[in-house]
Amino acid sequence: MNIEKSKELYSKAIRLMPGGVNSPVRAFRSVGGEPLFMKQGRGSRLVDVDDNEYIDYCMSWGPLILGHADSDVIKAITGAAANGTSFGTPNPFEVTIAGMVAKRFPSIEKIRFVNSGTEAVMSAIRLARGFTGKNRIIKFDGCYHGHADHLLVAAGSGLATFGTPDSAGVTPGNAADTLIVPFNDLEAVAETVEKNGDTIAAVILEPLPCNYSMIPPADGFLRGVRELCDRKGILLIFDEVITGFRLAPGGAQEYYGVAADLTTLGKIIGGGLPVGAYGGRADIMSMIAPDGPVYQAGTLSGNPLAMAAGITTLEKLDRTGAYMKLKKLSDEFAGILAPVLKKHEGRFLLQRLESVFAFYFTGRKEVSSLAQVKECDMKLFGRFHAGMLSRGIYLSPSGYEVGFLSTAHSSADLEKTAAAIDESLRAVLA
Ligand code: KE4
Repeated sequence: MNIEKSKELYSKAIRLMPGGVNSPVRAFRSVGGEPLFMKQGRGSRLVDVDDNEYIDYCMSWGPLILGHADSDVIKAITGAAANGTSFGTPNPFEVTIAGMVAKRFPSIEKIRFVNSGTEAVMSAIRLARGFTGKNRIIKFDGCYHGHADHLLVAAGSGLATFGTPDSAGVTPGNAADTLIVPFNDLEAVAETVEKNGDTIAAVILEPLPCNYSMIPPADGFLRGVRELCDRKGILLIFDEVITGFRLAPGGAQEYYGVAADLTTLGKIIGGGLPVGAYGGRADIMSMIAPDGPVYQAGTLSGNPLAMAAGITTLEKLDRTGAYMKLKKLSDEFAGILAPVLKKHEGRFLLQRLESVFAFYFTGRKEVSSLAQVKECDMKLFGRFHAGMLSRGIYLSPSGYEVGFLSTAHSSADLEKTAAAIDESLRAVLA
C-alpha cells in the first residue's frame, strides 16, 4: 500500500504538533505504524492523501451515524454558512434543536449547548456541585468523560478510594473530590456512598462504556445506580456523548428505560461539527448563568452551522427509519461474521449493541468489566488493525475504542469486512 504522502505529511506534522496530531488516539501509538492523513470521506468510505480507500468504522469516533458527507447535512451546513458562520447572538437553529432534544429526552427539560463533550461534562459536574452544595463525585473505572482535570483520575489502590491524577498536570487537589469505583459493581457504589455520607454531589457514568472497549452494563446495574441515587439525594449524570441518538432517538435512557438527572451529549448532535451539550431537570438547569450562580459560557456555543448540521442529522435519523436500518445492519454483520467468529473462537470475540461493536483478543465468551478488557491482547489488536488497513478497512486505531456502523454502510461493505477480518485473523493468530 502506497502511503508516501501520509508519511511526508507526518514528518512535517510531528515538528508542528505534539505527536503530529490534534488528539492523541489518532497518532496510532497503541496500534503501531504512522497515522494516515485523510483527504475525503463519503458515505462509509475514507480516502487518504495517497488515494487509498477504506471502509471506515471509526466514523470520526461516533458522530457520523449517517456516514461521511451526508448530502442533506452538507446542504444544511452550506446553506447556513451562506448567511454567516457565527453571530454571537441567539439564533433560530438553537431553539429548533433544543426542542428536538427535549422531545427525544424527556429528562432534558432545559439544555445548554457547548463545543465539545469535555466541555459538556465539565459544566455538568460544576452544575451538580453548585446545585447540591456538595463536592465529591463518583466516576467509574472503565468510563471516560473527556479531559477535564477532575475527570482525568485513575482508581487509587483498593476498591473504592479517592482517585489519583491520571495525567501530569492534574493536581492532587483536583483529583481529591473524585471517587472511583469499578463499573458494573453496584455493591462498590453503595459502599462508597455509605462511606462518604452526604458529601457526594453526583454519580457520573457512561451508560454503555465505550472508551475502554465496550463494557455492556450488567442487567439491573443502571436501575440499581438510579435507585441508590434517589435514596441518597445524589444526582445521576449520564454521559451520553456516544450513546445519545446512537442507541435510540432518546439514547441509553430510552434504550434501558432509566432516566438521568443531567445528561451530557456530543458527537451525533453536531452532525460532525464541534458540538457538546448538557441538560436535565429545569430546577437544576435554572442554576446556570444567567439564571443562576453557576457560571458557564462559550464564544461559539450554539454555532449556527453546527446547530443546522445537528438539526438535519436528528431529523433525517427519524425520517429515514435509521434505527431499524442500523439494527438490521448490525444483525447482518453478526450473521456474516458468525462462521469467522466460530473459526477463531477462544482467541477472538465480537460484542455488539445496536450499531456499536467491539473486537477483543480474549479467550472469554463475554467481556463485562474493565479488568477483563485489560486482559485482552492489545499487541495482537495492533497487528490485526494493520492487517485490516492493508485490506482496506479502517478500524479505530486502538483496542480500547469501539467501531460504529452508519446508515451509509452496505451489505457489500460488511461482506468485504468479514473477509478481511478472517484473513487478518488467520495471519495474526497463525
Ligand atoms: P470530546 O471532548 O472529545 O468531544 O468528548 C469527550 C468525551 C466525553 N464523553 C464520552 C463518553 C466520550 O466518548 C468522549 C470522547 N470520546 C473519545 C473517543 N471515544 C474521542 C476521541 C478522541 O479523544 O480523540
